[in-house]
Amino acid sequence: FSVFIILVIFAAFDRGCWAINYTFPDNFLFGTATSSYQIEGAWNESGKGENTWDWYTHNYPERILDRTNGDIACDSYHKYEEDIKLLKELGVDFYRFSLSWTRIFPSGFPNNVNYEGINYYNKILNLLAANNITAMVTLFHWDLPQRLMELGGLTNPRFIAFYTEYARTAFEFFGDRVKYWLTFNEPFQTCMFSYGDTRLAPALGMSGIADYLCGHNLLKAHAAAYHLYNTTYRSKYEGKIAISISAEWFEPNNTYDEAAADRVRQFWYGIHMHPIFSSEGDYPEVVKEYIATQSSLEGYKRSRLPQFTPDEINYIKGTSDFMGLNHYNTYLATNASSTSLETSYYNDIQASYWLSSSNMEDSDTARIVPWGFRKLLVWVKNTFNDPEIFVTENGYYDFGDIDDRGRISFYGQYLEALLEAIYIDNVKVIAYTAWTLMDNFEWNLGYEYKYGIYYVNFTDPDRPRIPKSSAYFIKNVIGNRTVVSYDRVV
Ligand code: PSG
Repeated sequence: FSVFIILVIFAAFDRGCWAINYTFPDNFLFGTATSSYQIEGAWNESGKGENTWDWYTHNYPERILDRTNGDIACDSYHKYEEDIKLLKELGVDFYRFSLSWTRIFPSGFPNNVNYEGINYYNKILNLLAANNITAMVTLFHWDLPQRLMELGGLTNPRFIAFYTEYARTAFEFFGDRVKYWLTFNEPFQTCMFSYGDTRLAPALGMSGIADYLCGHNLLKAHAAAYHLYNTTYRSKYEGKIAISISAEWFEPNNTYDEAAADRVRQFWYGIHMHPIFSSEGDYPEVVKEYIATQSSLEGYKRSRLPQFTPDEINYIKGTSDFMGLNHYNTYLATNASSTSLETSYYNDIQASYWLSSSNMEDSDTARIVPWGFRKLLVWVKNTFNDPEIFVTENGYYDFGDIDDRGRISFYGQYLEALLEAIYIDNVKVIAYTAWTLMDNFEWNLGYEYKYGIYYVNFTDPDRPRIPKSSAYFIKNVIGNRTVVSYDRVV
């Protein structure tokens, strides 16, 4: 009988049925993240050049939900000292932020370095170091130099060379103080939403064509920056370099939809993960196959998906020291065959997907799905040889409560799911980043959608920052190294 009891206890434990208070591993890291265009402001100060977001928001204000822009944003260009105080207050191990390319090269081209831009990032890096906060720097978080956009942006193969020179400059000036580099933020959003879709600047809307060209050059540029760091800077600075890939979870809507759900995963992130993290490299087979089928050309050779040469496949394979993962939502997916001849990424997938309660897009039950996060982590582990995973973004929007109980509920549940992935599923998650430190310019959604754990008053010219309840919650999680108790309001 006692053996039976023990078995039941073990079974319950193994299934995570008990509210076991796991603690985070000793070397587990906590941080928060921002990006340059979303927080800096000072859009034309101190020699900074124009980027796609300056151009887009100034020329097409109606494309932004509240017709705003990042001209001033959180004014972090002038308030970085205060930002770093907030980080210190939270007790984070690291801070993820991005460099504005046109602050460093105003035209984007690697001729004149703008030393005022270099100086700004030097001040931030020095102050982070003085406060014992590790720097994690994203090289590219969407604010592409406008001059490069006029040449086709990421669809132009010359982008790879321009990007590599920009990366070299960043490694040269900042490499001594940067422990983690991220080459690109979210290839999917970068390419599908800016070049395929019309959701993000410059909203080209050439789905099924420009998005694939963009992804192709992005992967090559990423690999070039990795190899450059690896051969020239790694031994000197002992940093790490990786990429941040946005990965939502796609759950089959019906048992027979498993193949469709997996197809969506492969088109969203397999398309960028597989060339880097699989042992064989190259795009996933199913992506190659489906794009060729929908191309109405003859077979894969003439697919709209560009092909890598065998040398390029090897050049890209293995070029990330860990997997940076951004995660927000869980969607349901179903098979949806389309015979339309329109070239479109969405046609190529032959599936459709929606937030888990399709008729309540903004409902929290649709948006808070911690088991989807856990399933994603397990899928990544099993699909890509058990990589080290650095969660580089995870977060929740609301419309501005200082007592943000919904956000606390979100973080509490997602961090518990993460602990289960570590202890029950043995996924190697090494770090967690809360998006975002403070409310900021949320791209096409303007300032109304707020992801911050600090509130920013955008009507006050001083842009004061005020901690929300979730800031205290995150501080307690970090301080206690466990998910401290919270009200599960959703
Ligand atoms: C990525 C994925 C989703 C929403 C937004 C992003 N999703 O599937 O629901 S973009 C990402 C980005 C950062 C944004 C943040 C919040 O890297 O700059 O501010 O997430 O949208």
